[in-house]
Amino acid sequence: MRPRILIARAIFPEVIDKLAQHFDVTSNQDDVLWTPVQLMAQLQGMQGVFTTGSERIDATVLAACPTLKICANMAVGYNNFDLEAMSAAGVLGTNAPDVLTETTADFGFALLMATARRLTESEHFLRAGLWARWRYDMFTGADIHGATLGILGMGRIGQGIARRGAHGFGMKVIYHNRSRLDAATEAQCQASYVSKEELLRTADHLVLVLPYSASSHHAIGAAELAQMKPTATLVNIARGGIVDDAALAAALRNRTIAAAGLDVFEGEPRVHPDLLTVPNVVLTPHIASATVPTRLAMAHLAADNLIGYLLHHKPLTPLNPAVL
Ligand code: 8YV
Repeated sequence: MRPRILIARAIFPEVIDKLAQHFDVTSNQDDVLWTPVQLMAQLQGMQGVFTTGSERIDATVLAACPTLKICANMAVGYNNFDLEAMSAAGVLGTNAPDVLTETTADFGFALLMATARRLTESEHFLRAGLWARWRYDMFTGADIHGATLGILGMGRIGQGIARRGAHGFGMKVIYHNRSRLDAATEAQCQASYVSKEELLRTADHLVLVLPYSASSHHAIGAAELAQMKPTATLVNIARGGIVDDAALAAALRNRTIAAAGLDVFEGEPRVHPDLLTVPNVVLTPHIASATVPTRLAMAHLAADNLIGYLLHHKPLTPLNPAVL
């Protein structure tokens, strides 16, 4: 009998076709937003599930779905997985690293530039018919080139942003991370390791690229924002919850910092209402990895993890390899 898998969200038809060559596939091409209870009902009798960052897999789901062997996330982040509970239940988790690194770093830079140079704010002004004449101080922002770029979280995507800043824009790059990079990687990124305090105090532009966990919850709150330069910009392409969105909205309104660019939000797709009313923030709907080739590569990697594990016991990017 062929293994049964569930594709929990709408996905590229060609990826469904590929999976259907190996599995009995149930897919959610209508992209119905299932509640956790509905997801558990859909998972009955399934050996594998293709998830995105939106589906929570925890002890309750695992207890209700005893046939499940693998959850393949189409995301590099996997804070939707309770990995400890998955390991305890003998369920493998896989993510989708590497294939999105450069695309996501490109977007981090795009959001940084849009934020520092007030792109969306000035476009709204123009569209509203308010552009009557040139003024010397109209939408003046902050320079990118030659500025100090701070990066919090220096994994693959952080390094991609560092390389762009250092090599493309002549920026001075400083970073803080749980562990310091080796000397060769630091040299390649032209990045210097500093304490979190120094990062906050000296960065002209601060980009967040760290994973979400209990220890990174509200890593940037009112106290951290108060340490930043009043001219600084903050960019979050990592996860909602790393920034205290209410504190950030207040800091933007009070000009504690100059501007922010956010691709991720606490409790998204809900956005804190105060962020919607401050002008000095650029808001995008979690699209940092959204190019066709990259999303396709992420989907294929998730599919290949399902095929690799359920057919050959060889997943490509396991998160809890101990269950193997
Ligand atoms: C995903 C992301 O598109 O990979 C991640 O961790 O945040 C995005 O690239 C999103 O999580 C949906 O799976």
